[in-house]
Amino acid sequence: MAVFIPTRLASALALVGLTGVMFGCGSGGGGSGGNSAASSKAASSAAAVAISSAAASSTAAVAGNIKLNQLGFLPESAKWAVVPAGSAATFKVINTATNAAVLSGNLSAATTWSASEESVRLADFSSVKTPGDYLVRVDGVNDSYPFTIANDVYSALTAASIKAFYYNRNSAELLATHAGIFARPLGHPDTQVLVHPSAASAARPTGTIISSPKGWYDAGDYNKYIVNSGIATYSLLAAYEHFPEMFNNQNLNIPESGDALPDLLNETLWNLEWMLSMQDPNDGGVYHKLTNKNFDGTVMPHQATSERYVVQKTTAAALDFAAVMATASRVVAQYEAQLPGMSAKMLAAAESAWGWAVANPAVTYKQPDDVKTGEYGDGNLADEFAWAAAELYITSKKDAYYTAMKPAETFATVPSWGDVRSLGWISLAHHRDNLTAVADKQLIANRIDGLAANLQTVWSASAYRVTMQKNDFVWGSNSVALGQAMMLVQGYRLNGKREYLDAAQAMLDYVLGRNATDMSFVTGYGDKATLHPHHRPSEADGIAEPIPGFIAGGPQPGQQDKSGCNVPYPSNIAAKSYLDNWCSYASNEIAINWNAPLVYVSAAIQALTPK
Ligand code: G3I
Ligand code: 9MR
Repeated sequence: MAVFIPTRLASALALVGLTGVMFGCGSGGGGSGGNSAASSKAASSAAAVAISSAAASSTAAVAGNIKLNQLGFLPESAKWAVVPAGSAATFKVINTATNAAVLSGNLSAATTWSASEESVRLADFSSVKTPGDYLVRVDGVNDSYPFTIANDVYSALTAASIKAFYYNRNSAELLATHAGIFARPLGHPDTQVLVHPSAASAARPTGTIISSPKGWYDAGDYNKYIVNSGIATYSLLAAYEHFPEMFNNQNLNIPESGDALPDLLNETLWNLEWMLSMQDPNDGGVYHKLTNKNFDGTVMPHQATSERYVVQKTTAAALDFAAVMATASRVVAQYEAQLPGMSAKMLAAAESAWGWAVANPAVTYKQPDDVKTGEYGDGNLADEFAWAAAELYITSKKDAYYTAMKPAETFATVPSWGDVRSLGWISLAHHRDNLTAVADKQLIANRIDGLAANLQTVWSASAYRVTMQKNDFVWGSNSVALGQAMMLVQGYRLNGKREYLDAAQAMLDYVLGRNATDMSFVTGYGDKATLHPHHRPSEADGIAEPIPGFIAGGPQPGQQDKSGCNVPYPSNIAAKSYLDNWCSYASNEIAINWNAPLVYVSAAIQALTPK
């Protein structure tokens, strides 16, 4: 395992020849990498270190750093930095090329963010709009990381966060031409999967062999779970449905690049094809997961050769499957020539899974005694019913599905794998001009706007100017942050209220560095970014740097992994309880349902911010 060297220091060392090429993205080109961005960042980082030591000499030092989005901003983005509270009441924005101040401003009054127990002030430098490289300077504090203002500042991030799914492909050899230094042999063909006793039926008794290849590894482990695939795959499809112009000409340098489909859809189909194979054609039911009995060791995919099983059909799996297939059916309909029959096949699969769920409305997942992998268990199925009904309604235009959604009692909440009700509202809002008369358009708008307004209220009162609050720091907290951003984006798409866009931007800032750990949680993006995710290929491949484009789960105070870690968490405080170490699956794992909203939000901010 590589020794931890903060990226900023490593970049400076690399410039003077003290380290190897540890931090280049090396992802094989095709828009996913950011090699040139990485080297220009390295240069500006070194400049920042030099500027910083000069600046810090005059005033008494204040503990803590200036926190901001380490990647940067679009010219018209709202731009904020969080400054540790000290005696200074003003800030400057410095152009790193000229060392000239382009803005001097007042810091806000100091307030405390309860999630991090820090007293901070805010610097608003939204008025700096000219493309270039900058940093924020405050007397008595180290200079901020340098950041960029550019028209395409999130393009590489969007591409890398999609390419991460390619790097997590099950049943695929990753060739050097696509994967660069992260090339690896094929793992998990999954063509000989056993039906576990929990999943046995008359037509497919225990031990029946089925073929269920492809799909993505769920996370840092090598198993595949339908429930989690549900929200992840939907979020990618929604990104395409809402912002096709961001993806139609995007080349991710994946094996399908250059065919007639956008690469985002090519990548998403890899998982959709797997999901289709998880449905039992005899009854429409859907297996909850395809898994080993135990988690694998720290090995590469091709070295993980334990027997694989499909485990228990559940209502949640059937409904999440139905929702995703109904969504995919309408998205691929425009590619009938390339994917003949696919759209109809997906809608039929969705309807038969729905039928199974209606006949089996309360089959919750119960982990068999001999299976130890992830559960994604959920006792409340009302949200899964609502989501599947909404997507089936939009695609089939059958009014009975709208009624089945129970709109009057389905509220909007921040989405997560276990609470998918708002995914239906997102789709209804997007398609609001093409719904049948049964749909209550005012209710759809109220649901979206009501949640966005609540989030905006939290944002404007927040010491960090973010929507995260102390109780949002659960396992996968970064996906809570991005889920909040997704809902704010829906509010903005609906009514153009600028504060909603600014609050969504704040949450992209949050995961890229404006958080209490002062880190970017996206591998390969940011001067001080996650280096040691709980991701088996990143750990087992013998390459110092992690595979780029993955977002870590993020801080949360549970620390369920600490008995297996030989280093302590740096803090027990909710927003700071994050350990950048392979051992930390509770704060530093990666997962498809955390990367997908990163794709969505990065693309949405780029697409929606006024030019
Ligand atoms: O919802 C409750 C909330 O009400 C409560 O206040 C809070 C207090 O801790 O807990 C919340 O529940 C948490 C739940 O996630 C939802 O956020 C549980 O504590 C927490 O243990 C649970 O963690 C899940 C974790 O598996 C352990 O089961 C994560 O959501 C889930 O993303 C994660 O998924 C794993 C898969 O099982 C296996 N593959 C990797 C993947 C990512 O780590
Ligand atoms: O690697 C596993 C990760 O994907 C899961 O999220 C996590 C919680 O279920 O478990 C991880 O596996 C650990 C196991 O639970 C306990 N022994 C150590 C494993 C990680 O090396």
